[in-house]
Formats: sequence, structure tokens, C-alpha cells
Amino acid sequence: MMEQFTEALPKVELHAHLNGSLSEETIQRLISLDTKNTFTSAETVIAKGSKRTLKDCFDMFQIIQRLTADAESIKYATKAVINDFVADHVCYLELRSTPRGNSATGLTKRSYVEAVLEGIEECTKEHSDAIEVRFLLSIDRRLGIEEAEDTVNLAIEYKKSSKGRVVGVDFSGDPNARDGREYLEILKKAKQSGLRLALHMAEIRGLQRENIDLLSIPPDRIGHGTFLHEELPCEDIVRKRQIPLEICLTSNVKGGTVESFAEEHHHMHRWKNIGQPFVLCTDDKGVFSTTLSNEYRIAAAESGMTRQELFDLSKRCIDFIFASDDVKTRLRWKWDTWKEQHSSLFL
Ligand code: 6MZ
Repeated sequence: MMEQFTEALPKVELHAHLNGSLSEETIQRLISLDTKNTFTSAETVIAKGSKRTLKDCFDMFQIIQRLTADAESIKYATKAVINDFVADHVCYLELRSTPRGNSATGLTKRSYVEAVLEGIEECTKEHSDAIEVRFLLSIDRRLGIEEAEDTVNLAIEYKKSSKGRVVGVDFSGDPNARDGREYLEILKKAKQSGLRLALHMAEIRGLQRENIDLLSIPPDRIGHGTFLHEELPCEDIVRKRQIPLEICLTSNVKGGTVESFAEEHHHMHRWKNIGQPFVLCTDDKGVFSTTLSNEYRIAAAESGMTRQELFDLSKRCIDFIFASDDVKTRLRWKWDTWKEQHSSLFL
């Protein structure tokens, strides 16, 4: 069965927002740990088959963020999410999250970053053979340039002091909020400082002007890029520079920006048909109630990819990770060894 194959397949996850990735069990655990919180249950998952609007999703993130408002819960959430990915045979993970302070709990953006890094450190010690984890600091475009500057400065600092764990910056948040061009200079500064850039682009229609400017930086990977192919100059740049797209099938459909997974609706097919590099990702596996295995299964069902093609797709993701060439070599060896040991699955 394809389901068993995609589950067993070693995978790379490059687009996972920490707070959107918390499972229902983790949310329940955080609720039970926090005696001061005002809710006993939280609606934070979009059930199978249902759809919402992007606005509903952003409301959900704000609910979840109330549950990760101190260093202890952030560390707990980080470890829980990594454990979930290990269980789904993800061997390399780039986790992203927006550092935020909270005066009531004494949380600062710095202690937020430290808590995520501690979670990563403890968890990967436990699973050192199973997974490698890196961290991208997220800029939430809703919050304005000063917050973004703080985040980039922290990222620059932790790139040097986190033993290679902090590798880049993510630009995300509600695409309806503000003009992405406000962030151009600070994103350029991040890039010039050696940080890698994963930028959400064209998640909704009508962002042509910021898209062209953001592409001029250029980003190392593009998050979603849902409507980029509708803008000719953008498509040309993305193709010429061979910038990989992070494709999040379930997120797009449940979040209501794309009607279905089918070729006439979902942009994955178009990029695949022209040979553009892309990686399959979960985005927010908790909110969208999915797994990376499930995303591979959907991609196969919708595009007719064979097991060999799915293996090649998951191995190709290694080319686009932000970690060093040594890590890439190690991962490629892991993929090849897995294939040798599972050759019967390909017959
Ligand atoms: C844009 C998204 C997103 O950072 O608190 N985020 N930004 N588009 C999406 N598509 C659905 N999904 C998540 O995780 C939650 C934050 O990630 C971003 C939003 O800024 C959201 O508040 P962290 O760990």
C-alpha cells in the first residue's frame, strides 16, 4: 500500500511552523499544564475534509500562541513536535518559529529562541541517529519592521553561537497584512550576514509588486508561491534561478487558497511539469491535521508519481536544506542505505 510506503520513506521537512505543528495531544497537555489559562479546550485543528479561510487559520495560531507563552512550554512544544516528526520518519527537519516576548511570564524574544534551541538540543541527543534539526527565525509580517529587525539581529547572533543550529530566516504571517516591500532591506541584511532565506510568497493573489522585489534579493527557497506562475516576470525569475518551492498541499486546500489538489487547481502540477525543483512540506501539521507521509501520499495520488519517483523527490530535498555539505553527504548516504535495505518495496 502507498500509505505504508510513504510512511516508511525517509523524508526531509523544510517548512514547519512550530506553533502550527502542535498535535491535538500536545495542545491538550499544554492546556492541562497551565493552571492560569482561561480555556479548558481550544479549537485548533481543522478536521479531515473541512476547509476554512486563511483568516480562520491565523486566528487559530493566536490561540495556540497563548499556550506557549513561557520558556518551559515552548521547550516542551519543540520537543513534542520533533518527536512527532521522528515518528513519521523525518530524518532532517528545519523548524521555524516567530520569537515573541510576554511580560506576564517574563518571556523575551531571546529566551524564546533559547527555549527552542534547548528543546532541539535535548531531543536530538535522544534521537541522534534518527533526526537532525535546524532552526529558522520567523518574521511575522503583521508585526512591522522593528520586530523584524530584532528578529534578524537575534538570528545573526545565534547563527554564530548556536553550533550551527540557526541557519536562516523565514518571512511569513498573514499575507493580507502590510506590504512585503517594507521588509526588503532587513531581509537583504539577513542574507548579507550569511543567513539563508525562506520567504512566503504569493500565498494569495494580488502581491505582484512585492513578489518582484522579494525575488530580487533573491530568496533561497519560496514558501507556497501559490500564484507566482500567474505572473510572467516572476515565473521567469524563479525558473532561471531554479529557486525551489516549498509545496504544502493540505495547507493550501484546507486554508482555502486553492480549491483542490487536482491539476486544474493546484500549482504543484505546473511546477512539476516544467521540472522546477520543489519540496513537499506540512506547513502546520497540527492545525491542518496532516503528516509529511500524508503529503507524499496525496502528491502520488494526484500526479501518478511512482515509488521510485517519490524516493527521488524526497532525496532531492537534501539539495535544498540550509545545513552544511557534510550534513547533505550524510543524509544522501542514509537515503541510499535505506533503499538498499528496502529494495523489495520498489518491485
Ligand atoms: C503564512 C504562516 C502560515 O511562528 O508561532 N504561519 N504564515 N502562511 C501560513 N499558511 C497557512 N502558517 C503559519 O507559528 C505560527 C506562525 O507561523 C506563521 C504565522 O505567522 C503564524 O502566526 P510560530 O511558531
